[in-house]
Amino acid sequence: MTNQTRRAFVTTALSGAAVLAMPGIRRAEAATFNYKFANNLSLTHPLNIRAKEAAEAIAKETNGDMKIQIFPSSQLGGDTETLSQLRAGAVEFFTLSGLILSTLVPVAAINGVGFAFPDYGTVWKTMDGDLGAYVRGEISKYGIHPMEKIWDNGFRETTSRAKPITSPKDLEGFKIRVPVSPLWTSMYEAFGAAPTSINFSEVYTSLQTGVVEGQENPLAIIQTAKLYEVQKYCSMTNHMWDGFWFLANQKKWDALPKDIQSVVSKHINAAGLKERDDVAKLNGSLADKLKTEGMTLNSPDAGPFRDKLRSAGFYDEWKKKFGEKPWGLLEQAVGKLS
Ligand code: X2X
Repeated sequence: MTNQTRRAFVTTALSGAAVLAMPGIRRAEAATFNYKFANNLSLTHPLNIRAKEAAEAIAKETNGDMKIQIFPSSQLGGDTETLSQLRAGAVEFFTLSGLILSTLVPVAAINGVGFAFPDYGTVWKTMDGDLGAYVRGEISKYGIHPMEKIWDNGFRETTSRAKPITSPKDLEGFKIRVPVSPLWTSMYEAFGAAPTSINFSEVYTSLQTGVVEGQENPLAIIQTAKLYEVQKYCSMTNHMWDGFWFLANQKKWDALPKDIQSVVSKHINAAGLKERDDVAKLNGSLADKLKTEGMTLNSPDAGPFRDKLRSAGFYDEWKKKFGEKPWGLLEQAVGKLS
């Protein structure tokens, strides 16, 4: 059945009493798809709020043929495990930080280069532009279909239990949790810190039990994951920008009829743009909220942190690792880094 006749058939079947008279016919003719979407964030984070709206809009516009069920808070496993499930097709959709995705697609970490982006304007120009397109092209080579728009995680800040981070010196020997990603580990090693790779699903407990002294995440996550309950200081280091690629298992994506694919792409990408606005707005109000929740905030000068990375050879090392082409696209957008 072509897409057009399928749609016509569905409309007719739904609008007529034929549905009652011939139960099951519509199902036999037009397949329904029940896909899972996994992510590591709480239901209160804008990513889940906007994804839920998109799933509802998609179900409505496909007359229920495309159903997306959301599994928030790493319910199906931590990020490393969920990435394996996405590759196997056990999970159809997954939002993942490019830096963690880099354990499979190395160049996907490139937006996380320390202090690369000065502001959101530059982030969106770059990630919706040539560098983003290059990264999506690379992701596609691994049996994963990335949606066009990357969703916002945010500029990352540093939280700690015993003392605030005011300069690179405070990071020396600091036991900090980092997501599972070589770029993250390398950056904190360059600072002389003691990074430990831990999936987000275990971050709250690791901070609570003192396995690590601190962690780094955008304000929206510090708030929605209630990390303020187990951390005292929040240093506005803005040391990297991180986003979530909205990924689909390629085979499961290809199994969708073209008209359903375009409905899904349309609503997911539009939801991503709304989520970007939500996170930007939240960032404006969360500093005060976190203070009322007991955190002490400070805003250190970024210069000395950046100098430290430069003198430790961090930029030269990652320029070599990523290669001339993507590094050139990054520098074209943000200016010279090394
Ligand atoms: O694991 C994290 O810290 C998080 C939630 O920010 C990411 O997904 C990278």
